[in-house]
Amino acid sequence: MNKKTISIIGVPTDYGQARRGVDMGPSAIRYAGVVERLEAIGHTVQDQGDIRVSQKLVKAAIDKQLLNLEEVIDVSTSLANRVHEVVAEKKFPLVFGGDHSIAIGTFAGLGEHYKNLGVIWFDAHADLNTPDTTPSGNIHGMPLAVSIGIGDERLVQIRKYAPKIKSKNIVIIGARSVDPGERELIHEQGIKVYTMHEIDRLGMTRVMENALAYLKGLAVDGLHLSLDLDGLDPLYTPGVGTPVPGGMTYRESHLAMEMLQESGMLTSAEFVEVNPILDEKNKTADVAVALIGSLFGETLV
Ligand code: EXY
Ligand code: MN
Ligand code: MN
Ligand code: MN
Repeated sequence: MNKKTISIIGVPTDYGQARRGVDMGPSAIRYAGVVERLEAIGHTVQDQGDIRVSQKLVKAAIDKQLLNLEEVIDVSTSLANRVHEVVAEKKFPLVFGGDHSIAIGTFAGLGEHYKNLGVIWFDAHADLNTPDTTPSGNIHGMPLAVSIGIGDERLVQIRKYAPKIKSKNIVIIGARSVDPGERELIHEQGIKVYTMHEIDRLGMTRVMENALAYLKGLAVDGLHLSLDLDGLDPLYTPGVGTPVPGGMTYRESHLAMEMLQESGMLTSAEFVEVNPILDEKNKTADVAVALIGSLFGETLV
């Protein structure tokens, strides 16, 4: 297992959705011992601290289809610049949310470094809404659409280029709550999706084998994992803002991490939507850290 230099970036933001608390996700994950865990495996870890996020007590709804747009643009831009630098320094960016809107910034920071970046989107949701299709106006339901260049131009053009990733380079795993507009986009764009139905029928081994073979077939020059803790069943990760029953089990998600690690393809990762306020003690952050351990080779014997 090759030792990596991992650069941790915290993004304490809750502007992509309405529930308070997810801005404390990075602290909860650190508190769950992520640095010690990675160092125990033999990796070098540099915790860069958190992106500065402006505090706004009352979230004024200026545009109901794009709530807290200005704040999300600010956070995404700062994060994009930081991720861009980490990759330029040949380190592994490991980003902790904060809600899933942070992926807008992560992809903006990654995109200029790769010609053909692959994406595994581990989530109960597709996060492919646009301002026209969103049922909530929450930008954490839009990051994947924004990153393929579809949505509000002020988000699509972070770091002044678009798209960040190609639709056909995306594999969504664990989806079980997909809106009508997102379904349309999935079919229009030919985005690969393994819903919970496929996971039930094929099993996680086959799903991951197929997903990795598909991405290898595209000759991706990097692979990003965007892991939303609500992709697991709420029995294991109750501390998330949009829980959906019938998700992946603790072992299914560990197997997925271990197979990703074995593939040797992973070049960046983010773990999002940990909300300690909604959690049972720090259970969801603990699961996130355990998954990170598997992702970085802890369970190899
Ligand atoms: N699809 C719904 C919406 O767009 O509002 C719910 C999105 C939940 C997003 C979480 C981060 O995965
Ligand atoms: Mn540069
Ligand atoms: Mn998500
Ligand atoms: Mn989700």
